[in-house]
Order: sequence, then structure tokens, then C-alpha cells
Amino acid sequence: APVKSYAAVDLGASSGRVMVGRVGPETLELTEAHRFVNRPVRVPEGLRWDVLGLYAGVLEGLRAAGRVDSVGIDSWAVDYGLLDADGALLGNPVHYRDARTDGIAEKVWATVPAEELYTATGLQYAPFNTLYQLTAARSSAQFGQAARLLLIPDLLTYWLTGAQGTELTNASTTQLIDPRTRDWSYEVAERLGIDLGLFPPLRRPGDAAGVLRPEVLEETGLRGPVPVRAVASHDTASAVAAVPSVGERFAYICTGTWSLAGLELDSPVLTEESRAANFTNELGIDGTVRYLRNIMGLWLLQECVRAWGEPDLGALLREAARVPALRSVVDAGDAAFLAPGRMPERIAEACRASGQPVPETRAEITRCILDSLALAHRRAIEDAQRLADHPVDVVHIVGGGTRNALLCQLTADACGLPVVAGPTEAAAFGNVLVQARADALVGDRTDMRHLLVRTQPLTRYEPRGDAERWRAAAARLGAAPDGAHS
Ligand code: LFR
Repeated sequence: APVKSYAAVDLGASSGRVMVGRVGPETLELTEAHRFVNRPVRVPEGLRWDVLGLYAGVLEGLRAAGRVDSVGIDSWAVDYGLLDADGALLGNPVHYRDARTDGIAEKVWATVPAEELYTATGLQYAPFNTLYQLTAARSSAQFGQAARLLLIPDLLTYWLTGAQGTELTNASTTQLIDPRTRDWSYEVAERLGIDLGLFPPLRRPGDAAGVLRPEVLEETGLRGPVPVRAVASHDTASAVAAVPSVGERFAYICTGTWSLAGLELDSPVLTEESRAANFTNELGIDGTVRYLRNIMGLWLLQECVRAWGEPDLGALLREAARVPALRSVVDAGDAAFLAPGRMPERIAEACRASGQPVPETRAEITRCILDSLALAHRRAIEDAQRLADHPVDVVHIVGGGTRNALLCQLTADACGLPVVAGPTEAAAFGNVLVQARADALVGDRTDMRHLLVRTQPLTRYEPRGDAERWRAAAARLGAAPDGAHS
């Protein structure tokens, strides 16, 4: 039976990697060809991505990957680069944690009320949705020069191939897509004066996206033609595609810098309750909807670890496991934690403000973060089941957080459900599998998932039966799940 090789470029908020996947009817192996840091840069005008550095990392990764049958790129969502009429990049793409969107949502809602925006686009409120970024950018000198807008994976794909497109799963995070038609929300764009002509035509996971340019072949030492394939270019969409579920009654949590917790549905939930609970309806592969809530995720811990001068994480987590559970918890959905900096102090302040014991040691702060994340996972999964009327009996954790056994166990405890953890490189697996499927090496979504179950090591965590304590802690945090509004 044939086995083919695919390069998956997967760019996260703190690192990028080029993985090589080997896929056959009974084969699924992933190896890392190259990993590089993704370090946001603060310049006088704000927080920016070093996208040329990322592109250089991609080229180096493709060189290390060697001969592959195709290439696919996924990355974090919502951000973009602008090109002028000659196709040249206008400045460094703005980081979604940049402050330029402060106060912008209110302006948008004055034209299109938040309720209408939700029914039209199904997207949760987050200050960084592309729609708000564009509204903030509109008056800038740079924007006046813009002839094209390319989302980050589409920008890198363009540099590799010379071909432009807008991949749908990532486009669904712009707040300019209607999740029912899976096409642009022309009315929202028109009312807000956003020119959809800036976006190249939509393409879908599995579509052809060009071939590596001759200069790229030369720089990477590869022999052409090497096709580039549109994948589920939003990393979370790729990760959800690689949730190793065997049934339909599952919830997932894609963990990493963020925790994205929710369900895979056949159609969007656009009710007022869903909006008030700040659930999003992003698009997945095969016409699915990713019905989920954004939770601050391990960002909270990453920022503390950075502030502490990068101590040994393993030792810190072992100590945190010995700290008494649930002494203090913060709302891990609160957008107050979005910006970088001073994280240990901000966590302590949140505990003080809510009249809880203030965590003092590093282990105590770490424990507070992990308990808070587990609690936020519980709330999201409970709310999602209720709002979508879609009960589950297992929670899958994929992504970087699968390495954090304490977080996985606490999540099982908090949810009162078994947790199945793995794979860690879910986004890269989803990326590779969509490429393999375009070559007819795997069948539908269920086949992709069964192949993962047959080939990948997964770890199961059973809830330890202290559901009452978690219920009490959830009550302590209050009923408002939509901290992102504050
Ligand atoms: C995760 C992710 C989330 C998105 C956030 C910002 O990497 O893509 O899904 O909400 O980053 O783009």
C-alpha cells in the first residue's frame, strides 16, 4: 500500500514548526523537521509579528523536511498582512494582543448592534476579531495603501506559491463570514464599510493552493513540482479535525496558549443565550461548526513563567500538585488577562479583589492558574452541552496541554467526565490528514479519526469524584461566563 509524506507548517503564538507526516492506510507518523521561536516584537507603534522571521523558519523547515508530496500551512487566527497594489507587504502584521482594538467594539455596535452581529456571523465577542482590527486600522496611513488582505497562513502560502486565496476555516474567525451560508456576510461588511474586495476568493480545506515557486525550490533545495494544499488553516480547526474520537458524544479542549473548549456541531447555534454565554461558531472541515469558547489557557502560566525568569516547569508543576486544591480561583475567560505583562501580580490582584486568599508562592500561583483553567473548562463544556442540546460522555484534550498531567487530571475532576489526552501535535496531524485525504489516502472525517485512534498513544484520566467541591468553586466564581465582556 502507498505511503506518502506531507509537510505541515504549524505556527503558534510562541513557536512555529515544520512537521513531516507519513500517511498510509495503516500508517500515521509525525516527525519534527524544524522548530523555531515566534517572538512578538514591541515597537513604538505597538505589538507586531515578525512575519519575515516566520517565513525564514518555514523555508528552513522545508529544507529540513526534504522530499514531500505536498505542503500545508496552519496558524493562529484573526491576524493578517496588507499588501499594496504591487503585492508588497505593508508593514509588520499587528499582533492580536495589541491594544489598538481597545474601545473599538462599542463603535462597531453603534452601527451593527452586538445581537445582530451575532445572528449574522455567529462569532463570539473578542476584541481581536478581524472585524474590530479592521475598524481600528481603517484610518491609518498604511490602510490607505492596501490593495489586498491576506490572513497569516494565506500570506505565507502566497509567498511560497505566488497564488492568493482566503481559506474558509480561518476566514470564519474574521467575523465577516455567515456560518449558515459558509460565505461572506455581505450585509455586515457593507453596513460597516468593509471592502470585501480586499480578500482574495475563498478556498476550502483540501483545495489546491499552487506550487512552490522556482525561487523557493532553489532556496529549500527541493525538486519540483511541489504542490501546496489549502488545509484547515486555522490551527484550532486543524486540531479539532484531529480529535481522536470514536463516537459523536464528545467535547474537546484544544490546549496551548489558549484553551478552546466546546463541541463539533452540524449547524451553528445563534441564540441570544449562546451570545450571552459568548460561544463562537467557527467553521471546521466538512461543513462542521466549531462551537466553542475561548479561555485564556496556558498563556496565564506562560506569562508567569516568563516573569519568573523561566524556572524548571516540571519541578514547578510537581510542587503545584502538592498545593491544596481550589483555595483561590480566577475567571480564566476574562479578557483582562489578554495583554502581556505582570501576570503573577494580575492573578494575585484578581484573587484579592474577589475576597479570596492571595496566592503567594510560585507553586500557589501555578495551582491557582491550573484550578482556574480546569474550572473554566468545566463551565465551557457544561454550557456548550446545554446551549447546543448536545450531551457528551467524554472530553478530549489535544495540543500542548496534554503534556501537563495535572491540568488533564484536574479537568477530568472538574468536568466529572473521563478525559482522553492526545495527540499533542493535533494541529499538525489535522493539517497532514487533510492533505492525505486530498490524495485519497484516507476517507472521511471518521476515517481520519479512527486512523489516529489506531496509531497514536492516548492517555485516559478518570474523574476522582470530588464533583461537589468543583461545583462549589464554580458557584464561588459567579454565574457570568462571559468574562470577555469586562
Ligand atoms: C489558537 C487560536 C485561537 C484563536 C487565537 C487567536 O492558537 O488560533 O483559536 O482564537 O489563537 O488567533
